[in-house]
Amino acid sequence: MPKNDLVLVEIKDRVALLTLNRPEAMNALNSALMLELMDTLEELDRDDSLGCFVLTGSAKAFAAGADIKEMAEASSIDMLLKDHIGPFDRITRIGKPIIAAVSGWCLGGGNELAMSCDMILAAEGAKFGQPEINLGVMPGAGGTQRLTRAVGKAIAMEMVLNNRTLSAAEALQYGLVNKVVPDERYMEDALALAAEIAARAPLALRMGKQAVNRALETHLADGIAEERHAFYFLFSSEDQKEGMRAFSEKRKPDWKGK
Ligand code: DAK
Repeated sequence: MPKNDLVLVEIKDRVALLTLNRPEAMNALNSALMLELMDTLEELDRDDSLGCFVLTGSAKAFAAGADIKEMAEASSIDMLLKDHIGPFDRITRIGKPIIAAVSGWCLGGGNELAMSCDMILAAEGAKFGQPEINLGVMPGAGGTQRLTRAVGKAIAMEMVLNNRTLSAAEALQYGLVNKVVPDERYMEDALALAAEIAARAPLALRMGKQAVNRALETHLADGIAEERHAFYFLFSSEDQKEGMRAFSEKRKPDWKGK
């Protein structure tokens, strides 16, 4: 797949910063951008020297949704066959933690993309919404499911049925985002949070992320059984021995990701 610089990548130590790069279209998620984003994430996910990713857009827009112009004339069959936003699901199979650093508009597919990340750090001017109703459609990439799990039915209904937009402060209050920081600090703070996470035990990060995500998809007893297996599994890692020895020896652990 040709690389079109629709996603810029910068690496600092164990953190990769991925920046959506269609500023002329408010980072609308067209199929080329989505493919490049997913290809890039998968490639970075295989790199053991990295521990955490930050996904961001511009100060004006994290992403203003799927590309309306690209899909405006599509039929149902076109949507099914071209599967413009289909690559979306690939983000859920990324093993390393992803922090969405959101400033400006975070709408439609953009909000669905942010919600597919593991944490959302928002600039105080960020605005979150699912405006598909204005276009005669509805969310199609998790906006009715992940949003409802995050903010609850009452607020999700207002957002999906009546285009209610949440301010960053409201998004924090309703549990959509982890943290709100001043506009001028959102990148710096997201990178600092990512560096902190990236320094942690890699296998435990990967399995902890997977287990928390399973909580949204499975029954309690099944989720707890999976959690137990993952917990036991980590006792076959060098990092578990190192982490527990380091505690007793009152020193910092030296993680190997093994
Ligand atoms: N698509 C295409 N172009 C967009 C766009 C979008 N979503 N959002 C903005 N742009 C373009 C504008 O057309 C404009 O381009 P030019 O006219 O200059 O060529 C440029 O970006 C700047 O936008 P504005 O001039 O409108 O800027 P403003 O500051 O006045 O307004 C805005 C910013 C973000 C409030 C406004 O642009 C806006 O309302 N944008 C649309 C937001 C929206 O309705 N988003 C939801 C899209 S539907 C699927 C899964 C999911 C989806 C689809 C399929 N499958 C699984 C198959 C998701 C659907 C959606 O997200």
